[in-house]
Amino acid sequence: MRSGSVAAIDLGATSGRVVVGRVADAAVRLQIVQRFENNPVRHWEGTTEALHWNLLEQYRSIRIGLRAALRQEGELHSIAVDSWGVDYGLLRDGALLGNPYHYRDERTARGMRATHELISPEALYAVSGLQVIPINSLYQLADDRLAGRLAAGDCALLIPDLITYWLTGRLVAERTNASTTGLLDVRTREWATDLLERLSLPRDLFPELVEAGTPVGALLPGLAEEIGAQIPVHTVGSHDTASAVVGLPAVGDDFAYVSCGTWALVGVETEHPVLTDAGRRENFTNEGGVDGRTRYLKNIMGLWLQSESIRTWEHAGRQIDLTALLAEAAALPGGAHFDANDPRLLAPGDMPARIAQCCAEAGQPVPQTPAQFVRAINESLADAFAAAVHAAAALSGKEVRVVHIAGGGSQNALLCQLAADRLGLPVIAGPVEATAMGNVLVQARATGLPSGSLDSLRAIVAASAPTRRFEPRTH
Ligand code: LRH
Repeated sequence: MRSGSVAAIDLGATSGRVVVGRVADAAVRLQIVQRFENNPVRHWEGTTEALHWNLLEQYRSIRIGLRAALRQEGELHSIAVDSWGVDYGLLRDGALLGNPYHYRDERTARGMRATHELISPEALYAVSGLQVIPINSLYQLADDRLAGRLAAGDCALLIPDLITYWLTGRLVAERTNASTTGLLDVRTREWATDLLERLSLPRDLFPELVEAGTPVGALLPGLAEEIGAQIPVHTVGSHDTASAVVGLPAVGDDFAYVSCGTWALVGVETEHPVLTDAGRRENFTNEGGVDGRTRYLKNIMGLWLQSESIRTWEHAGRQIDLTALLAEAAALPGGAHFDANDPRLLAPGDMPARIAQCCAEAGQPVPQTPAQFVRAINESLADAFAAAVHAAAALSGKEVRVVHIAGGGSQNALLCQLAADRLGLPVIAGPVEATAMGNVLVQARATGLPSGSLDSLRAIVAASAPTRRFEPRTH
């Protein structure tokens, strides 16, 4: 195997990073060279305040990170971008028309109502195979259409495609992330033109679809000069979850995964979409994976429940030390259980108050202290993970013998142990940076550094990343 370095730009809902991946001797070493916060901003929009991403600030940090990465490595074989799904920027004549909306903005409810007046959720599922969840791009686009914003634009770019465009000047839509829009035909993996027409969304708003691992182009000349070299840009699984699923240290086929960050994406990898009525009713989704695989999964609220609770406490003047809080929560004999996927928990705001209400409604003891809340969150996430893994296995017919928990949540031993207990299966925790790992491996493969199937890429992960195993405890 040849050796060399690539740079992964990995944007998450709470932070972004530029990560160098050094590939050599069938192993990868990751190093975060630049980490930056991602702080959404609310601002007034005529009649209401709306929640937006501060994407220019992200882009500024990316450029600083790329320059630092090149200076450190001397040579970079490639750059590629991944981010959270569903959100997009509208452009006209190549210029961004405004800060992209955040999927937690309340407009999604309006867009969902308007969309379902035109086409039923069942009919949507029959085309896209996607679960009904308000954040999906098609609902956001419906709101843009009704507000007249869509008519002003001539192109919609998902966040990683927008960054790639700013790096190279080329407009593409990478397929794994395009699958989170709700506008891709799950069978042909092309834009669903009939659906677009029924939703009054112009077909030419959406660029040419490309696979993960496609060379997009070189850095724009001014940018190459600023960063210090001309570097090729590739696509990867630009939906962060698609990259995370590549970046699992999985051996064989009998695994399920929880990609656990702000969201927890829980499911299995399949060769083909699973398009059953039972799956639709359970709100399972068929998202596009790298190398044509399907990610058959469910979105669970994830660490958002914890981070938004901490934000609420800190806002009220409390000092929170997460490590100490988790230790305190782990020492409690147990905790309340609530539905971690209650839609009322989606929006920003006072999370502990909403969790208290959910617990009370479920007839559970209402948490009083931060440690009790954190325990209840972790208990309830573990319940939701176990239910989703068992449902994914039953609905897809896949045998699951081990569950990989990757991403930030893999560092939370309480959560991993509770999940193993609830699942009755071993949990392998790690890597923390599974998304960056998957991003690095797919672009490195595109440049000919490693070669081979997803299995061989995952063998590289297994050889490279530290993991921790949790056995289910029997009581
Ligand atoms: C996770 C994720 C998830 C959802 C949400 C918007 O970061 O990409 O898969 O799509 O963010």
